[in-house]
Amino acid sequence: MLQALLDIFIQINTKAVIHMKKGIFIAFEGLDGSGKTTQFNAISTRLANMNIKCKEEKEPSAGNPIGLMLRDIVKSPHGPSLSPLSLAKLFSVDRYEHVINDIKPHIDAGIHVLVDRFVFSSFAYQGLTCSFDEIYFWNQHAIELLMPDITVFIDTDPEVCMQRIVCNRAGMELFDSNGIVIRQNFYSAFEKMQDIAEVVIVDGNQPCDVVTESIWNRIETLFSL
Ligand code: ATM
Repeated sequence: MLQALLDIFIQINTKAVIHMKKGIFIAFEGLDGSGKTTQFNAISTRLANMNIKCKEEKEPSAGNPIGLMLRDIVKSPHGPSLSPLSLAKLFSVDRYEHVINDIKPHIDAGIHVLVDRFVFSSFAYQGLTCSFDEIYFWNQHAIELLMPDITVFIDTDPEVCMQRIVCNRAGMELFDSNGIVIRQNFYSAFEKMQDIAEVVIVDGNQPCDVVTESIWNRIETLFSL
């Protein structure tokens, strides 16, 4: 009788634990041309090959009109422009919508999410024209809702990034020519957010496979059962 009760107790608790287990949230950051998206895809494929299902996301996001508008703006450096302040606020609004409507519901439902760019991109890129305090203020609602378990920063020499952009892309994006300062901004933001963000920095100048392996070595424990 006691054993039967014990079994029922264990079953209920096991179900509760499984039910409560949240998904893992990983963000990928880096300069344009750093290999960030290539590594994002490589890690996503590796997880899929291990039957670990992940939702792939990107910012600016595709799920609301502001994200779609931002995608157009960053692709057209010579198109109609917005003031830096409006642009920075729009990135934070897109992020809040993205987190509350898309990322967090998946994480809460136990589904892992990989995102190509997140809040550190705002510090790095909008940090060219706005103060970190302003950027933090506009992003704090999204930050308070959810921060990644790990942010992976692909640290590739800005000169190498620029060479890759020139060779591989039809045109420049809005911030492509500011690589050195953007990289410095990433590092300053990692320092500012060190109490609330776990950042893994990987040398992106190495061969592609080596970079993927370095990332995998740093994140695989998150997925061990
Ligand atoms: P991808 O190249 O990773 O698609 O990023 C698009 C651009 O959006 C990139 N710009 N350039 N050049 C960085 C920019 N961006 C911001 O400026 N702030 C942000 O918060 C995010 C998410 C992206």
